[in-house]
Amino acid sequence: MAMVSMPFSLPTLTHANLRRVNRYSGMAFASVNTNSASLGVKVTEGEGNLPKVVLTSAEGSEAEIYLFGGCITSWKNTNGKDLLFVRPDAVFNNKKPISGGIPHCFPQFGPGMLQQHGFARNVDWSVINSENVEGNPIVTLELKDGPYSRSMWDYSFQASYKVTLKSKSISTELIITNTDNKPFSFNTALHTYFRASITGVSVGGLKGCKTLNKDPDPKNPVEEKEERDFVTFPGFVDCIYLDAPEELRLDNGLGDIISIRNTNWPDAVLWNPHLQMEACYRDFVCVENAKIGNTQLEPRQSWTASQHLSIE
Ligand code: TA6
Repeated sequence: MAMVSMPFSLPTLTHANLRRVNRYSGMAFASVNTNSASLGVKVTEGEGNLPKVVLTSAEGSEAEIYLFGGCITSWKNTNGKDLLFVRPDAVFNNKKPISGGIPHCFPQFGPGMLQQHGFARNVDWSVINSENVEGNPIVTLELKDGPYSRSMWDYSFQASYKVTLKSKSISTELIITNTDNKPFSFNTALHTYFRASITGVSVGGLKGCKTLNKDPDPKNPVEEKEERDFVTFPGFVDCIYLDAPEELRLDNGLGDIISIRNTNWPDAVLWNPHLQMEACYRDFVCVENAKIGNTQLEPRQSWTASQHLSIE
């Protein structure tokens, strides 16, 4: 699609925010908002004055994606019911990662050499493309290395994240490319927070998987095997499932069955903090597509993984 280079002219964005908008943009937002080819894709101002992309499908489903962290914070079905969850303690201050929705964990999952879950959830992504295919809005975000990422992870990379909204589904495709002249390795996850009722929620499809259970000691996960057809959340849960299947089924306990399909996300993680987050643990579970083992990329090599969430 045509990329128009012009001063940003979003009426909904404040002057104070325009500098930030310039910083965010790989593509003129005015072009996203006015181009009929990207019907259903709009950049506007979200919480904390942060820019967010709003996707609206022809049939009325809706999604919101903050450029800070490339984080999908909302996915509403055609009746306006949000299937994702943002924690009440989430902040939108362009400093701390947004705690909720679908944060990226990259280039590290969990604790390690870098900050917890890596830096991708803690930096500005930019819009590089937007389109509409048969009433379904699509936006592609990009993250590249910069001084901040280089200061802790000294590699040149490109991450592209394509989000497609349909009436009953939202899909993401993440492509990590090594643009450096030396190899690097990473691990990654989509740390998806689903809205749920903790007493009714269950996850099917994990029976038989090898697990690394971080309860009770996160530093020494216990190797076990999942024996249950449907995993429930009666207390604290923090567990990695290795070689998980391509489809999990989440009954959110609120009347929705959500299929979580993936290509090339080999592992899964379930998390609920229970009493560690007294104020909100009853209202969500995290079901995460993950790549726990290190992925090594040679120069110019890419790694691609897709996630497809759909309402049954
Ligand atoms: O994915 C589960 C997990 O790694 C847990 O161990 C817990 O720490 C959680 O993520 C939340 O992480 P965050 O840094 O977003 O609070």
